This record gives sequence, C-alpha cells and structure tokens, in this order.
Amino acid sequence: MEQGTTTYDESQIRVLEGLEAVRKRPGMYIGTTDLAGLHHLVYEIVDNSIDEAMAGHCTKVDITIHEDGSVEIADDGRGIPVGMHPQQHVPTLEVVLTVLHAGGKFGGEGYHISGGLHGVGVSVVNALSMHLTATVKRDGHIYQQEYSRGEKLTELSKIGDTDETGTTIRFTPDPEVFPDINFVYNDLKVRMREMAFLNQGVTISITDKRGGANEHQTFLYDGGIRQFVQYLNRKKQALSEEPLYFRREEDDMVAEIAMQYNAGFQEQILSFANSIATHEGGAHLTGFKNALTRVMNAYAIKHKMIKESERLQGEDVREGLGAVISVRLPEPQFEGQTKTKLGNKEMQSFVDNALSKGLSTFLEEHPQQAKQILDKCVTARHAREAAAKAKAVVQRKSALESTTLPGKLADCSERDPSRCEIFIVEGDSAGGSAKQGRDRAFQAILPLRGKILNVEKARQDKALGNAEIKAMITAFGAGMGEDFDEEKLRYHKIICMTDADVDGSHIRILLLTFFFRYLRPLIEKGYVYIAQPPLYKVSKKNEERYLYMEEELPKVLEEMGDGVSVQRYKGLGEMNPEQLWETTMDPENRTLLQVHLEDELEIEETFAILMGDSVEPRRDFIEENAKLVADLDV
Ligand code: 0RA
Repeated sequence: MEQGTTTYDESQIRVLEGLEAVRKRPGMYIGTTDLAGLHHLVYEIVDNSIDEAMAGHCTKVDITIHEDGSVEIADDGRGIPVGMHPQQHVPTLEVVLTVLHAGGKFGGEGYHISGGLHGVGVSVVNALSMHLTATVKRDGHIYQQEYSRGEKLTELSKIGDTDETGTTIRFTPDPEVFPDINFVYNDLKVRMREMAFLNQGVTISITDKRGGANEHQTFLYDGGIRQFVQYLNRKKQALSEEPLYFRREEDDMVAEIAMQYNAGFQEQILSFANSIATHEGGAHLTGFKNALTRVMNAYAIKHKMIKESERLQGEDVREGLGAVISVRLPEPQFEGQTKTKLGNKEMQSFVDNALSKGLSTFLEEHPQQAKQILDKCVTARHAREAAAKAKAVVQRKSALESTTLPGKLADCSERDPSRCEIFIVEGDSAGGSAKQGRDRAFQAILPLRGKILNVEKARQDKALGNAEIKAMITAFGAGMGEDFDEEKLRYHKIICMTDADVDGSHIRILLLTFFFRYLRPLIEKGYVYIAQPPLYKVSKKNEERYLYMEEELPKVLEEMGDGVSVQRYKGLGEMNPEQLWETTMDPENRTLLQVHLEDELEIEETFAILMGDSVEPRRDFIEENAKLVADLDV
C-alpha cells in the first residue's frame, strides 16, 4: 500500500498494536486475570485520581459498583484534557485512553510517579473492558466518549455545560479476559481504606448498588498514617495516646513514619512506596529497622538502662510495635518474588536518617515515655533469652528422642506424609471414640486435654513450656518458627476436630492462633483443615440421616414425616466410634474445611478481637466464626 492512501496513519497503527498487546498478554500489565487482576482495573483508575489529589487538584474520589456489574470512578480533579493533542491530532482524552504509556508495574520497567506521567493505566483498563464510558467536566462543559475493548464507539462529544471539573470513568470488564467479573466489595473497600490512610485529606467513598447489596462507606483521614497506626492498634492496649510521627522531604523524595507501641507481643509494620503495599519490604523497611535498633540501643546505653554488652536486638525493639512507613519517590523499583519489595537503595539511608534524627530527639525530650518504651524492650530481651533456652530444650529433646512421639498420640502406620492425616481432638472421651473409629493405616489421633494455651497472650517461653503445644510440635515433626521444615512434616492433613458448640469454636480458634503464630507455613501451604461433625441425627425405622446445618432440620423433619426421632449431638463424645467415622472422618463421606489466610490486616484484627480483653466482639465473632475458613474440600 502506498503512503498516503492508507486510512491509518502511523500513530494509529502503533495505538492498535499497543492495546492489542495488552489484550494478548493482560498479565504483563495487571499481574493476573483472577480477582486480584480484576480489582487492579479499579486501582489503576483510582491511582490517577489520587495523583490529581497529590498534585493539589482533587479532594474526593467516589467508587460505585453499579447494578449492571460495571464500576464507576468519579473524581473532582481537573478532568482529562479534551483539546487536540499536538502530535497525535486527536483529542488528548483519546490519547490517554488508547496509547499505552511505557512502564507498567508488571512489565518490569518501574511504575509511574505521583504527579508524573498522567493517565498511565487508563488505556490498559480501556483495552480490557467490554465497555467503557469516559465523562469529563472541564472548561465549562461536559464531554463524553465511549469505547469497547479499546476501540472507540463514538467520537468525543459535548453533552452539556457545567462549572465543575472532574473525570468519571465507568467500565465493564471484558468477560473474554476475566473468568470472573464479579467485583468483591470487601476487597475494594479494604484497599480504599488503605488509600485514604496513605493519602491524608482525600475523601474516598465506595458504594455497592448491586441487587441486595446496599453497602456504602466513606473514608477521610486528616491524620493520615498516624490514624493508620491507631487503627492497627485499635483493639490493643496502646502505650501512648498519640503515635510518634516523623516526616522528611527532600528533592523529590518523601518519607513518613508513624509508630506506636502496644502492650502485646506482635510486631506489625506495614510499608508502602507510592501508596503501593511493599509486602516483601525493601530498602525503606531496612532503613527503618536499622535506625530503630541503633537509636534505642544508643539511648538505653547512654542512660545506663543496659550495659554495652547487653545490646538489644531488632526483635526486642519491635515487640508490640505497630508502625506504618510510607515513602514517595520518582522511580520506584519493585523487585522480589511478588514484585512487592522496594529496590531503590537510596531509600535506605533516607528513611534511616528520617527516623534516627526524629526518634532520638523525641526520646531525649520525653524521658518518661522513653523509659516506658525501653523497659518494654529490655523485658522483651529477657523473654527472648528465656525462650531461646526453652526452645533449645524442646529441640534437644526432639533430637535425642526423635523416635519418642507424645504418649497420647495414636499414630498411623503409613509413613508417606502426603497420605497421612492427624486429627487434633478435644478431650479424652472424644479422643477415645476417634481412636477406635479411625482407619489406623493413615489416620493418627492426638487428643488434647481441655483448653490449649492462648499464645496471643503468652510469650514464647511460656508457650513452649505448655504440654499440649509441645505434643503438637513433636507430633507434626517439622519444628517451629524460623526453623520450621516442611520436608519433615509427618502429616499433610492436620485436622482440628472439636465439638460443634461455642466451646469447640473457642478451642479451634486457640489452635488456629497457635498455628498462625508458630507454624504459619502449615496454614499458608494448606495443610490445616477443620472437621465438620454433624449437629443432628434424624432416624425413622431403617432410615437415618445426619444433619450438618441447623437450617436443614425443619426441612428434613417435614420430608421424613411422622414418627421420627431426633438426636442432637452436643459433643463428639456422644457419637460412638462407628458414627464418628461415618459422619466426620471417612474421606468418602466427610466434609473438611480448608483453612487459608485472607487479608493480612483482617487476620491481625481477628486475632486481636479474639484474644484481646474485650468480651463482646469475641463472642460475636466466635458465633459467626468464618473469617479464616472458606474453601470446601471433600
Ligand atoms: C492527563 C493530563 C492531566 C490529567 C489527567 C490526564 C487525568 C487523568 C485521570 C484519570 C482519572 N482521573 C484523572 N484525572 C486527570 C493534567 C490535566 C491538566 O493539566 O489540566
């Protein structure tokens, strides 16, 4: 074809190639096409609105999931420019929607910058949407244009007048790209709350208008990450009223740190770069940790709280610490397995400096608070040393007596861990039934006596002294904490089998808490399950039915008619061994729930509720207890 006779000019050809590339390999641009990828579409647009806010032009972002399953993101920024683009000779809006900007987060080229390249990611969302409508309020008018799968359906047109400004993007994700196009309100909500914490002063609202759902929430935090830390500690007993807050800004880099100790033992430090969670940490987190340890030691030695030879370790100064580190920088490098580790080396000294200056000044100016914090750190150090001794004893024992499994354990004969199961059973009587009812070839039984220790409220040395906890660690055979060795695990199904009542739920939660804190890989790798014993047996002449859900009872009673007898099982102990096998243990018939981790923040919250000191939320939770458990495994 001769030049000039073609209907496409070069730039348009490039445009098509760009968006086709996105449709061909969506993973390169949004990571995955599962739910996380689907939600990413929303975040791409919201990021643009937040960029407008960071540049001082936007105060609110409203997200709406519409009845038809589309999502709308509306902001009051300047509006995407609609004038002719000098190079592309089409309205700039069209360029923003159709030209793939370089450097997607997942393309390996580094991500866009706050206040930098505008409109990055909008074209990706456009390419992956079955339908997209962009509405812009700007220069006194309202403009609109529609697209499908990245190609325009209409020309940009003026549809009205207004004295407001802003951008509204409404899109329906393409079902050809995403196997599931059902947005999960809760996931979007959690991220929007996080965005609001990280972007102080921006109002973010989210609404779900889909049938039945009528959810709405508005987030606005004038205190920014200070409020984030208070939120992290809200179910805990904070040691100070206000979190400590430090900020440093230089050239185009900003670091903000908020931190607050609580009376608990867990550390919870969240780090972010340009509002993106850095789950794998990186330079900013390293800078924070180094400075924290150094400053605390310097202060404690100077004020004769410890000797030079008694230096605190990092974990000592982070016990019971809630903290948020948020940095902004022009060209963040995301590395690591999940691309959530900040690679920019310059951030290490930048954050280190910000914290060491700020924190040492604070400690010198607030001797009382300094003493309170350092007392806690010194206690943590003593506890750590005691725990190391206790652990050494447990490990030496298991090394010496590696063949000595706990006395209460009824082990199975199979040796291939992938085929072995262990039932953790509450109480000796249920343990007895389970031992008789099981298939001893591949099912082991470990009965526990009464309630197990609440590890959330006990330090490691005490936890490791607890007989039930020792028995579990020894029976599983894989060690614990950093020394956990999956290869040595003796069972690939660890099944919590407790009564179907409130006490049973409580014991189950205590078990899960122990796994979560000491044997987390067990949960992460999907080795932990929950048995589902029946609630009722309904029998009539030679017909018997077991019911697992309360709601089933009236229906079944009606179906089976007159003359039925109903037995309610209050505990596992009431079932004879055959019944227990048939209803709860036999792989052919049983239902197991596999335990998996959801959002990390929510889990921390969950355990704080469950193991904290307020009774009300705990009771509510136990009754609806479901957060940790979802997938059905038969
Ligand atoms: C290009 C240039 C400018 C703003 C935007 C794009 C922009 C994009 C999005 C996406 C969602 N909301 C948005 N708001 C703005 C700069 C505008 C100017 O210089 O007036």
